[in-house]
Amino acid sequence: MSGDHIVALSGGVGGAKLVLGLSHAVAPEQLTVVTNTADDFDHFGLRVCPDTDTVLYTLGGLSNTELGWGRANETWTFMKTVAALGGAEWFNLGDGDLALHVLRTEALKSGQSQTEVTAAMARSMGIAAAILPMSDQFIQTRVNTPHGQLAFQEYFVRDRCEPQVTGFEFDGIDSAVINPLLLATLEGPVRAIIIAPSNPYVSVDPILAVPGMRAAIKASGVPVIAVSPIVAGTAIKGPAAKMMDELGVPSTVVGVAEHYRGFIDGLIIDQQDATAAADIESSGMPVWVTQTVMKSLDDRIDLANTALAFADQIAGRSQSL
Ligand code: FO1
Repeated sequence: MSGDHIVALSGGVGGAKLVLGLSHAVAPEQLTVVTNTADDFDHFGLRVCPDTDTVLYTLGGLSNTELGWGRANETWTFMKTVAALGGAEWFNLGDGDLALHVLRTEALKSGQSQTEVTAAMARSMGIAAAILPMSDQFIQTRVNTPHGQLAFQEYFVRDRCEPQVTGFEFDGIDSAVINPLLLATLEGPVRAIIIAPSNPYVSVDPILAVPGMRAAIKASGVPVIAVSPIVAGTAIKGPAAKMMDELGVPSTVVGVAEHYRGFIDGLIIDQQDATAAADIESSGMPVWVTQTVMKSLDDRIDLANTALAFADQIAGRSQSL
């Protein structure tokens, strides 16, 4: 059903960049962001939700753009004291960020859902867009390696993505329930579903693995457009290309197209990969070539508008491109 609402699936830094562009391209009330929650974990007894928090901070204008995660103008007294007291130092919680984890953990313990906590945090940050965790149940990505399984943050932060990956598991996924608010949104007038340039394996796949998620998205009949997180054989940020190499998948836009084949209606690739467009199109997947590397806010907004125009074209809602 066509409409004017936009649903974006996001994880990681690249996802949040495009989400910011989308929040400027449409009225915030027209935007629903579905966040990957499988990076979530408990640290110092606190529930930390990196991909949800990166979207909150980004849309709230509070994000630490140097680090790509956490809050801007952060101080680190807590972590300095943790170190002095002999505590774990491998995962850094800034003093401001810590406040969010403390309040979230307290709210969850009092029985609030992740969706309710996230909505309250969004309101406190002046965010009008809907930010929906993919599910309110606790799901955790486990990274399989030749030497055993790692919790996601152990792989990503403690081991700096160095271990060779052989596969992924999403603990808790089988009993996870798709966010009911997302189901309601998908049953309403939606214009486009945008898969942001997030890691296909550890940011997007967990979202799509929530029981019923793929079916609900397909049943919406709404164009699904993905932005490739791979540009010229590398990921702009993060281990996506390394993972593809280790999984024996071409770490190229063709590899990304294969990953999403059968689910997306169009793939946006960067101009640096323009020569691959014909191959992808000949395999039956529409492609749009543009600049996908987002350095400025205008880059973010331009890419967001391009994704929406591509979705409109695929839905037959506009002739000229
Ligand atoms: N990433 C790091 O590389 N080092 C950290 O110490 C770190 C702390 C951290 C704290 C809160 C948070 O929301 C994210 C944090 N991240 C850190 C990033 C996080 O591991 C990633 O953003 C996601 O899990 C992958 O997208």
